[in-house]
Amino acid sequence: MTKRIVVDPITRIEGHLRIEVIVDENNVIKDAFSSSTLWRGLETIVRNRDPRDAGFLMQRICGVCTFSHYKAGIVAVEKALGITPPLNAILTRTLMNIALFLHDHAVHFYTLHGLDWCDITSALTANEKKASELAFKYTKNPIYTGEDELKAVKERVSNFVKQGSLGPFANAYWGHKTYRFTPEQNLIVLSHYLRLLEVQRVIAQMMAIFGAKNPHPQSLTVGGVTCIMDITDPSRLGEWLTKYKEVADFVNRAYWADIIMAAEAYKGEDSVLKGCGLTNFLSFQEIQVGPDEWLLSSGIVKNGDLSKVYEVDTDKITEDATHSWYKDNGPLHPYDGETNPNYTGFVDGVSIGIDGKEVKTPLINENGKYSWIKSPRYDGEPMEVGPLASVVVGYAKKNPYITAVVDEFLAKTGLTPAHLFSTLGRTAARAIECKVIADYGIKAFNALVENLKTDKNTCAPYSIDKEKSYKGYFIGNVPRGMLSHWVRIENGVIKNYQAVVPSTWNAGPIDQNGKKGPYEMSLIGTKIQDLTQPLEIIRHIHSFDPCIACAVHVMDTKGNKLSEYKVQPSASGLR
Ligand code: NFE
Ligand code: MG
Repeated sequence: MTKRIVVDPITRIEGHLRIEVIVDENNVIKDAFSSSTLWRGLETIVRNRDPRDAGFLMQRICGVCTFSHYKAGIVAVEKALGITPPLNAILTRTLMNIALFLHDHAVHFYTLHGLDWCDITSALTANEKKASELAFKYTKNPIYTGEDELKAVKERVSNFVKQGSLGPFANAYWGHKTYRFTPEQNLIVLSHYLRLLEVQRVIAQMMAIFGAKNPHPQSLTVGGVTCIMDITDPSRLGEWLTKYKEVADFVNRAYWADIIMAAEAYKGEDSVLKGCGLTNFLSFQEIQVGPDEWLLSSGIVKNGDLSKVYEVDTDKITEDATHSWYKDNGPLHPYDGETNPNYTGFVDGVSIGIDGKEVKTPLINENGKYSWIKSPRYDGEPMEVGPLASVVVGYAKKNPYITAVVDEFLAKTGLTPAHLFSTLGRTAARAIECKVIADYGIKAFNALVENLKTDKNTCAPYSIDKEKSYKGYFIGNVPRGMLSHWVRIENGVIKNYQAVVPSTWNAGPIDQNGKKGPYEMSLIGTKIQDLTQPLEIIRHIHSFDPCIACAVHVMDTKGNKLSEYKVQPSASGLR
């Protein structure tokens, strides 16, 4: 007999995500459904606006990857108008992008995903001296793991416990059988977790040096950048460099070391090494470090076959809304995409409650529409995007930066390339991408300094002809994967705008052909140890770093009521 488990909301992500799974008599997941339960949006808000404002408005899609949608909105309009920004502008944008990637990846591993790997309560039983010595096993020069530092960390968290509360660490599945770190390993990660909170501030400052503020920087403009006083001021450049080095140091001596340690500790945990289910990967070049050089590569790997990489053809991108709460079903190419809501709600059903007993619960109607997220497809096929895709594509293409770091990871952990197609691989891939940027992002800085010696251009001139129609797009990679923005301009204003976002690719529901996307596929086949504590579900889903604000990003322009629905956070079947 099958049972249904509902996890809603998935916490420690951005936005509102619900996961439902159906397990068999052995608690193995046989089917899975991913649903975004909140709708918002920006694609309609930019219609009839001045195209020069698209980037400023589109960056409000999200409070996390704000720079991504800002740059995408600016570049899509530049492409439409036929503008090539000067190299100084391109490289300055890269310096800001480097800050974004370093921020999102490090924050994801520690603040959002770390507690799926690290059992805080176990850390409190660790021997600090042993832990301090152990840290040298994973890096030659560990950081924040001195015996005294670890003692202070233990004391700090123990004080929470003494007050009868774990504070920010309350309500997790502590003691779960699938946690694999020793108490000492847990203490090392806990120390880095707390230190990351300070490093996060430094990275935000990195963004603000050229972006004026963070989040939602302000210095990109159609044609180039406006921060000319900052990029031509050696002290501002020096400030960026100092912060970059500090963060790169944390990435190498803490994050990277912890990932190597996690791979060693979790090698025997089947639930994290279980295959992805879907092994199609799609990625696009990003982090431009010179006139014609990028750190991340474009391409497609199909069915996990690393021997062949296909080129990306943007005509083959579509969005399907068959099971999404929109009027159309699609699939439509984003130039012709539509954004008209059609909320159909949930159906009555039964799930397993937090006490392990059956309870009446509103359930996803998998035969109808069940998510605010659409289902992007490439040539009709679902694709995983994100750091795992960028690492798989880069490795298959023999990108020298990716290859160097992947080879180091495999050599240090004894894992094989096939192991990358897993939840552990996805989590490691984010660290691999982060290390590539921490180790080689300096190339963009050096190229900018060099170029500024002979070229002070920061913005390309252009004009908009109101009699003409234009269309253009941005395509590139952002921290959670491949992002594209598509704009049509008529009569000098935006006629249609569509964003096809990384978390949409990964979290979307079933398409018209019944094909599932990466979230749903990654869950199928997982055995859940304890139905009342589905840590395995959360770990798989967190490994994608969901951002549901990005994934949905649609709303009415005038604040009109579009549909009405009730959220039932206290229903006993929900977690
Ligand atoms: Ni809201 Fe985003 C990134 C974009 S996620 S965080 O990275 O675009 O899909
Ligand atoms: Mg969209």
